[in-house]
Amino acid sequence: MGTDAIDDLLHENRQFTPSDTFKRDALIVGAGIYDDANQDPLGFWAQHAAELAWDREWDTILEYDAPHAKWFVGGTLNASVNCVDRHVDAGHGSQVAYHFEGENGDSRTITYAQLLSDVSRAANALKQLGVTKGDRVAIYMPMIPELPTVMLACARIGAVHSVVFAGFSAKALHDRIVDAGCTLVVTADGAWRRGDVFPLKDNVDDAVADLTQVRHVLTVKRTETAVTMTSPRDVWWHEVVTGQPDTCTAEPMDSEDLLFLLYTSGTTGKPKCIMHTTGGYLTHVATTHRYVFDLKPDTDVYWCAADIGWVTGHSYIVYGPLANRTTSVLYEGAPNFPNEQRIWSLIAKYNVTQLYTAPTAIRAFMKWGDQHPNAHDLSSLRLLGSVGEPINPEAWMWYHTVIGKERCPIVDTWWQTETGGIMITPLPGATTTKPGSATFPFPGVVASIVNDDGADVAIPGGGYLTLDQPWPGMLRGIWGDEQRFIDTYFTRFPGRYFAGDGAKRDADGYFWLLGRVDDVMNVSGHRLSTTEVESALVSHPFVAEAAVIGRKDPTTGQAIAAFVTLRSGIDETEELAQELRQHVATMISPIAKPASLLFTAELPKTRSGKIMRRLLRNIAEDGALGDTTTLADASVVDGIKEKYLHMPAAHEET
Ligand code: 6R9
Repeated sequence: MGTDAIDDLLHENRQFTPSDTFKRDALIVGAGIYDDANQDPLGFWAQHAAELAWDREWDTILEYDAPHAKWFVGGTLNASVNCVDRHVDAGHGSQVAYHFEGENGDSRTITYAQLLSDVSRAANALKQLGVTKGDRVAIYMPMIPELPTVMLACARIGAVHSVVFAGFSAKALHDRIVDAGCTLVVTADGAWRRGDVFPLKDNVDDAVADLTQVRHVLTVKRTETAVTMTSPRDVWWHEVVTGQPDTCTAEPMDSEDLLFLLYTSGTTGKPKCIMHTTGGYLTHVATTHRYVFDLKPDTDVYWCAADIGWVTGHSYIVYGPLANRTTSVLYEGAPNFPNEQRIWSLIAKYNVTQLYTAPTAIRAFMKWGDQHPNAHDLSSLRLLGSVGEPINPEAWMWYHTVIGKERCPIVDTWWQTETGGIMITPLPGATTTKPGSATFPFPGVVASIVNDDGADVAIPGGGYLTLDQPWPGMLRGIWGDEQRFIDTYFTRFPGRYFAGDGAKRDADGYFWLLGRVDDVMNVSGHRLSTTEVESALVSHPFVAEAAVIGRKDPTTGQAIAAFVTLRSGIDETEELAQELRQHVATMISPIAKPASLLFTAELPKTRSGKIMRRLLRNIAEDGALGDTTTLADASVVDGIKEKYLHMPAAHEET
């Protein structure tokens, strides 16, 4: 064994260069942008910051007193002005900002001019409800146009929004409202979810019942569900917002004023309240959105299919796209409601040019079958994106062939709630991609891979991913917990930000993300990433999705337990289980052959779609189940547990 902190097992040699057709019109085609940014990273970011509209120019690009960064110090600007007003002022008021599609098929077209008056009215209403600069506003809403509207309204008056994903429970909402000291909650009567109504307002009522800090609850009527309105606390959006004047002077904000708070739990532990500020964040998300998605505001129709309740939605449905004057699709519902055709029919309906989604969704589309996308005209697509988890090479290939028809570059974008925006990614007109690799750090971003001692791992090799220089969108702290900020990100490897992810570089220097380091398995002294074993399983034509974990084993330290979801129509047989275990041994190494393999129709996932390996580990070790409040469907775990405990002993041998 070498000094690598994580073994490098899976070798993927397929390569894809951008087509001449794509390159002909691409914003970035050569490597020059990397050279420029390397020579002068601060100059690179400042040049892009200067494309925003500032009320006052900054004095200093960066002040870094590690781990505290301040970007564009002394500058003032307003995020809502940058996202809306300046496009209207430049004559683009009639351009569509959002094509909104409701789950039930209702639709609305929101132009930039409309958005400006909607945001202004909402901002005036917030003021009338007593919200002032620096106040925190909790937002617990479905994916409807009022959601970005009220986020921008907060930004306009200098209030700090804290969006809480609308699938969370009343308890989770309560804790986040208390932690951030929110004084206003914005919600809807309910949210459509697969034809049913999820009772948002009822949950808010429970969440704020004993909270005197919450002065008002502002509620949008969406599902027409009966709700209780408690006067004078509760007010309707259509009564308070609609009649407001449609202009509202924007507050000039310091570049380092808070723009928003967003909770992230990762897959473990108490949620952390991540702080993002204004100037640096906006610069980062606008720049990355433009170059990574090759965004052409006059002709593109861009669709990020994430939820605004997650950072992906904040950065790449709201702030990045709007700052770049993008026309986006905003879809309220599930990709398979009322059926598996929905996502593809929307792409055809709106002539979507870029689709940005998560590996969990891509693997679900694979599982549902090619007949669904094949029934629709997807020829408008010219670029595909992935975010949220490592994308298995076979899922990448499926995305490339079945959805992209071998025509669309794929951008696999690695980043985190904490980084604010994309950090490691291809540039679609410039980078030769390899399936499963996020390729290289974005220009101006410096990333390394280190071993347990914090020493750089040679190329090729694997270890811990760190970010070595501050970047504009970086978190400015954890709300109310300075020590946790330092301990979590800056203590393990002094002087560097530790992302918590494993990664490797191949002989060509490409970065491959290997999953969370907490999940790394230790089998007979070999440190194996979950990602590589899972990707080997997914490379079998019958497998749609796989999760592996290391469970305690008296002989090998840990033994690999695999959980596998098959593609539609494939039978779960003992022979197939053996074949799949052998497939891993052949693909990567006998060391990585799962000791046990269980078929399961579902895998436990967080609400944002990441596989929760910690729970699987608990099941496999038959320990007490941990906290499942971030889990999408807690019953999935019970089902898997039941099955695991009744697994034939034959699966257990290696
Ligand atoms: C944007 C987002 C962050 C964690 C991150 C990593 C995983 C995200 C990835 C990826 C491999 C990618 N992750 N993108 N892993 N390849 N392209 O997802 O933010 O919810 O905070 O999660 O997600 O493990 O550390 P967040």
